[in-house]
Amino acid sequence: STIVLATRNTKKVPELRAVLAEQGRTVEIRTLAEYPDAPEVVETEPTFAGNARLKARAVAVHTGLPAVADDSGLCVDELNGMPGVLSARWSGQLGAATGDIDDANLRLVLDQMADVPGERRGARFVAVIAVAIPQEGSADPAEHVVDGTLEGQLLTEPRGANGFGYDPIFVPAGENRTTAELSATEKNAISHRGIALRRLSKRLSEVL
Ligand code: ITT
Repeated sequence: STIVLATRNTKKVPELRAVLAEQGRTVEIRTLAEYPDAPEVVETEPTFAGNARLKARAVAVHTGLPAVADDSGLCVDELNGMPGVLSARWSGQLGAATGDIDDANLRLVLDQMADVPGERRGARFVAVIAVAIPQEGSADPAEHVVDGTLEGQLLTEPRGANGFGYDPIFVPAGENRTTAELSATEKNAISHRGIALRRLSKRLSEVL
């Protein structure tokens, strides 16, 4: 069978691929690079699940194939769960202007957390993954939604060059290294995305 990864974030693709491959499934994994006309989805929903479903559904309808979408982000306790669903666009125009959106986003979080002591620097990464599966004779794809969480703490200075987004300022609970200092394999083994994907894989083997 074939599935399409419904993401325009090129850093998510290898993480999604690696975990799906690790399950030993014989699926052909396509990306949106093969579907340049796929509709651009505006993330209008207030929840990760809502946005993941929007993205998966749009690509399933466009391609006629099962589509997997990830909506994810960093939720900071001291910021009442923000940036949350806004994680990719937290720095707004500032990030667009500097060209390095990931760096602008994490700098803004560090600024907002500047005077916050260690014991109040708790945060978590959340990933919600939706799969939409086209159904014969119906305009509505079938949907499955799974999630994963990684608890941790925010540093005051970025460390490490792996991963993407907020990885350089996030230290998982029980670790000394940031997720940007972990190898891809180490990150996938514990990450919100890895957890969600392994849950999804189980589900997919029942429905695909
Ligand atoms: P798609 O919607 O096309 O998949 P996107 O990057 O816009 O790409 P999201 O709306 O889900 O995706 O935003 C996710 C953001 O959350 C991402 O850009 C990072 O800033 C942050 N994030 C999510 N997972 C992360 C991870 O594993 N490590 C670091 N930051 C992460």
